[in-house]
Amino acid sequence: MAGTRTLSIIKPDATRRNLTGEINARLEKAGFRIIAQKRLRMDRAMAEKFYDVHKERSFFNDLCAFMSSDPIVVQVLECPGAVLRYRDIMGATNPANAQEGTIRKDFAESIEANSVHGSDSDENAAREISFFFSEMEIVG
Ligand code: DGI
Repeated sequence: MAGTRTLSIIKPDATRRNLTGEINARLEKAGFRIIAQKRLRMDRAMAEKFYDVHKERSFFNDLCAFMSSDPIVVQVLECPGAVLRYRDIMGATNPANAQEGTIRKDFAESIEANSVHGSDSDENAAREISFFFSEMEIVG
C-alpha cells in the first residue's frame, strides 16, 4: 500500500520568498509523494471557511488576512502514516519551539507566518483534501 494522505499548504510567507521548490525537495526526500498540487490565492471568505474551527480564537482575523495575502500552494502528500510524519518534519507551530531540521525551524518567520500547514488528524486530512481537490485531481 502506498500509504495514507495529508493536506499540505505552502503558505504566503514561503511562496513570497520563492521557497516552494526547496520545501518540495524536503518533502520528497522525507519519503512523501506529491500526488496533487496547485497554486492559488484564497480570498478572505475562502480562508475563513478553511479555518472555521479557529473562528473563536483571538488570532482568527489576522490568520485569515495572512492566508489570503498572497498565493499558496496546496498539496496532497502520500506516505505511510502521512499525517504524523508531516507533523514531525513540519515542526511546532511557533518556530521558536520547533526542533532543529524541521521546515518551520528553518523557514518560518513567526508563529503566524510559519511557512506550512499540515492536517492534524486523518479525519481532518480527508476534510481538508476535499476542500481543495476533487478525486480526479489526485493522481497516486
Ligand atoms: O496545526 P498548526 O498549524 O501547527 O497550529 P494550529 O492549528 O494551532 O493553528 C493554525 C494556524 O494558526 C497556525 O499555523 C498559525 C496560526 N496561529 C496559531 N496560534 C497562533 C497563531 N497565529 C497567531 N498570530 N497567534 C497565535 O497564537
